[in-house]
Amino acid sequence: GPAPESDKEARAWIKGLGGETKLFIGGAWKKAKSGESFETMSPSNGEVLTRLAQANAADIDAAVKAASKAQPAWAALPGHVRARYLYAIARLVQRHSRLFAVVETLDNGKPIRETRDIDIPLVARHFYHHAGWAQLMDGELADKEPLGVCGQIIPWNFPLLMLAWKIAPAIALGNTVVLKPAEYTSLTALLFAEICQKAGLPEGVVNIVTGDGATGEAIVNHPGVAKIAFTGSTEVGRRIREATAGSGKSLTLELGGKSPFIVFDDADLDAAVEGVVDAIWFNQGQVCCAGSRLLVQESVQERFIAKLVSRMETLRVGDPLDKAIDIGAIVHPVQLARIRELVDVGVKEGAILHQPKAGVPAKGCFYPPTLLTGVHPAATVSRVEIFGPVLVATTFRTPAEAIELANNTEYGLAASIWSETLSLALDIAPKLKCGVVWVNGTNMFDAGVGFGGYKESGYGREGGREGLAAYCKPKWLAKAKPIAVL
Ligand code: TXE
Repeated sequence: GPAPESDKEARAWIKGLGGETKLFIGGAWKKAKSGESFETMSPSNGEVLTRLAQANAADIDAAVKAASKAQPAWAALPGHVRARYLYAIARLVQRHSRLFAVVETLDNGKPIRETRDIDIPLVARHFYHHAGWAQLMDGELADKEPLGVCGQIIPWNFPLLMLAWKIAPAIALGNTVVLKPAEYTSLTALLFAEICQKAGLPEGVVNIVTGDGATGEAIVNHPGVAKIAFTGSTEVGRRIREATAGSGKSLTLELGGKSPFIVFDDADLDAAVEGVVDAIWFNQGQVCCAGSRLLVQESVQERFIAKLVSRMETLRVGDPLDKAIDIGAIVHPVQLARIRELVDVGVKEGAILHQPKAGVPAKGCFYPPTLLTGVHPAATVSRVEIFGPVLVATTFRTPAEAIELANNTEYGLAASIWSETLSLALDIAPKLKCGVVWVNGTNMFDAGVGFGGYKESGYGREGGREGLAAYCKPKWLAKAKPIAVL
């Protein structure tokens, strides 16, 4: 196969960080006030990449102050001038896309094929798209006012892409941001800060602070923050909802999922098998909208499961820098342990376990593509988000039963319907309680479309016109008229 992607440039960049990273505040690199730091490692081999600065409440205060100071002038710029900065950022991301992709793969463990062909191109696309909206602030959107300083807290599954989803719409509309990447995967956010400097972005518009949950809490509780945007676990999302209640802060939450992948008996079964591969084995299944519950019509279930099991044998698990690899490493040993534990629970509760014979590398955080069949809809693994490469399968007889099973979850992020009968798919789609329904497809994203969930999957949308609404307030500007004109 092809040679593994070279990590020379990425390693040189990481080395240049000097063994311990700094915080990007007010356009400059600052040491964490506490002097504390923690290790970040490569999950594919356990190697420590560097130490990350642990920001505390005092650092957050400095970052919020820098963002507040920058915000009025940033918002006062004509929209087309702000757009130029977003275009410059997009172009610089593209110019350094190889470096971004390799750093992301080293830090997160996801396959280079994905970082190179999906994550990083989508990041550039997000900035290009929102540059367009920034320009509309001069006319079409002149009645929109930015919120102020936005606190943004992101997870580790799409580190740079989640940063783009948060930062691009915020700054396009004239907000400034304090963003905290996840503690497992902060490196591309620091590289992004360098890109902001290269783009000449005014200081304080983007501030990047590394740290753990306590750092996140300091952002959430800071009185100078007008809005919190969070993507992560439902549990932390709930805590943030409680912490911000009554504070006057705007809040958007993008939380967990347990999305159904529904296969009808008239579906193109081979295409649906490839759909499953994408739905649950893309990014090791660490995807909030992963199609993690397979609902397959009883009449085709035996054929479909047989096809799927044989396709699983061909998936390659291993070194994520290897271009021929389909499944890389799980982000962290803690997540790996959680996946193992939940699969054990599934088997104990009566599920049948299917895993390829080849196994996985002994060293590193690897977990094989996994299918659990014969799973009762009330079983733990049918209800809980596993957030790993584990698909849970159940059967249904009628479309009505498929809808009932699909909606039988506390979540509501996405759903995928597979059928050659379009009228059937279009009849079912509106009955599914979730934010996106894909027909004969899965995991399709676009910067121009609002993405988000129902129920415990959160609220607010990211992307497109709905995504913008979360970063501005409309204002009706009414001018007094002489009474005679009325
Ligand atoms: O998430 P956390 P974890 C789900 C998935 C996974 C589970 C646990 O099921 O197995 O969550 O992952 C910051 N105040 N998802 O523990 O803790 C934290 O530092 C403010 C689904 O890693 O929610 C990080 O930056 N912030 C999800 C971010 O929150 C806090 C993606 C997410 O971490 C905080 C990730 C606090 N009290 C996990 N505590 C998705 N929807 O895609 C932590 N953080």
